[in-house]
Amino acid sequence: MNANLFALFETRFPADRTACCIETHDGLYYSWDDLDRATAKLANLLTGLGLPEGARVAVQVEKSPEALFLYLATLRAGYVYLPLNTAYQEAEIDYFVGNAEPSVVVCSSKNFAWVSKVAFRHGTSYVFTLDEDRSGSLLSRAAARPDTFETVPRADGDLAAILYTSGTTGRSKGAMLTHGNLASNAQTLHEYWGWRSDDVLLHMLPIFHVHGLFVASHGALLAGAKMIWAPRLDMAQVLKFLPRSTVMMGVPTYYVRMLQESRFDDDTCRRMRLFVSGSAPLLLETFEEFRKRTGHTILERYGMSETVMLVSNPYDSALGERIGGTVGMPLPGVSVRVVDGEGKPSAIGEIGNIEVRGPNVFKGYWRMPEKTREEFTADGWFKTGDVGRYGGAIVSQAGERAVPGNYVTIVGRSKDLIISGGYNVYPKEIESFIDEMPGVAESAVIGVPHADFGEAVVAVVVKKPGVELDEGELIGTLKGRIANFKVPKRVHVVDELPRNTMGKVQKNVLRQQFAAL
Ligand code: MCA
Ligand code: AMP
Repeated sequence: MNANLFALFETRFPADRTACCIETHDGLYYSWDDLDRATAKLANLLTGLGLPEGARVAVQVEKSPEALFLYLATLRAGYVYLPLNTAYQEAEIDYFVGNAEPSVVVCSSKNFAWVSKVAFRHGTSYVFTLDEDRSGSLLSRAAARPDTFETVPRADGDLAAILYTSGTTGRSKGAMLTHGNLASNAQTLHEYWGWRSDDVLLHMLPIFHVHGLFVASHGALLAGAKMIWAPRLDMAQVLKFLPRSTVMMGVPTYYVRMLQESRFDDDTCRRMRLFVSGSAPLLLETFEEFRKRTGHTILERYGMSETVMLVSNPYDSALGERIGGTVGMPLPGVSVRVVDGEGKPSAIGEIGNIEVRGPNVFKGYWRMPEKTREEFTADGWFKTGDVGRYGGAIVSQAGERAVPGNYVTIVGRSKDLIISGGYNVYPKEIESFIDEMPGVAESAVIGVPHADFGEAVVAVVVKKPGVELDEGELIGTLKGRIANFKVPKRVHVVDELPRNTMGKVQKNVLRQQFAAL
């Protein structure tokens, strides 16, 4: 059997290939036949380039159905897909391309000049362009290729994608995900969330991360279900398309913003069967307000780039209820344990480190065997860096309620990570940019509560003697250098950073001090 993930999708295409697979926000319709033929042309193009076995195809383009087809064509041709956030700027792309050494880079035409310079410097053979209006050299080169293609055989353990993540103790690491990782997780979620062929997924997430690219898209593809495809979260489009949808997925900011829209109500959700939230903690008050406003109980789940989805609240009420503040139960086939500092299992209700194992857990970090070893225990469990517990209790305004012992609650992270609007920001990376700026002696970057983004990035900076630092100038300089979501919303200049007796900066003190700002 061909374990190529695309081969699995092919077995699930609906019998009627003329049925709509993707409807775009601006009124285009793509059938399953269109998807089949477009991915075949792109796969033929890639194969015809004579790329080496295991070649990486790095992609930084705006969201479009063609961008999804490029991902699927890369799988189909047996190469390795490497999606990149559209907000990344030159220094960031330079690192990813230098580290992954992709044979092919696909970028927006507006970025071609600098992206191609970076790519060719690192030995990339081909740079194509792809824009959201279906223009660019990629599609024009693929247009004349045959529209049939036999999906390349792949084994479970072969690489399908590399997702760059984490960087708590250094640069970002490429998590290597295999066809088997992605296929097993997609099939598990298909069953667990009750996907149906008549589902309509409102797809508003970016497609360069696990949530939008894998969890959402794979769900619809595996069900042979239709997607309504919008480039980004937009309330006018939520109001327009949600009444025709049955499934939607978002990071918590999506739900916060939907609740801020006064016209969003139970009638908007009249056909909906499932709202999924993940990538960051969903506040209990959002969970409860959403239920009050719409009658729908958001299903919160938990996952990582290294593992795809791990834990989920149930869809089927026979398995239990969806409990706000928790992330639910380990998915079938996934093992999740909570351990103390010595690696001993924590008792129900006790907080500890979350470790996981299963067919969904990645193969390791790209060309970083040392880092890979560090993140796994001797007995083969992956250390998530998240802190949580089984059972215990959830405290809300309504009082305290006991949580069943098989439900997981995430209470924090042992890794120094900020999650802002569902995007990960590694303080160390931002600090190193700030520390290089003239007049800066040192800095500490922290996350503080933010009503819209959940957490907001804030920098606390110590200046060198005799210089003046201007907050606006610092922020302006950073905006020109790093992805905009990483740029601190505020910069506070202080005389010194609080340190413990070991000389380590006490970020918890700073978080308290600047929480209200
Ligand atoms: C945009 N801005 C942000 C963020 N997004 N600032 C902080 N955090 C953010 N997430 C800033 C921009 O820099 C800009 O600032 C201003 O907000 C407006 O930018 P715009 O692009 O218009 O923002 P938006 O369209 O309103 O975007 C907000 C958003 C977006 C819709 C929440 O960030 C988003 O789609 N997030 C989803 C991320 C996601 O898919 N995560 C999944 C990761 P200025 O004006 O100063 O320039 S996968 C994962 O984590 C795991 C595996 C999992 O479990 O799923
Ligand atoms: P990433 O590195 O982008 O894959 O982000 C994974 C991290 O997102 C996890 O390690 C968690 O810290 C966080 N995360 C994902 N889903 C949830 C959730 N439902 N609640 C709390 N944190 C989450």
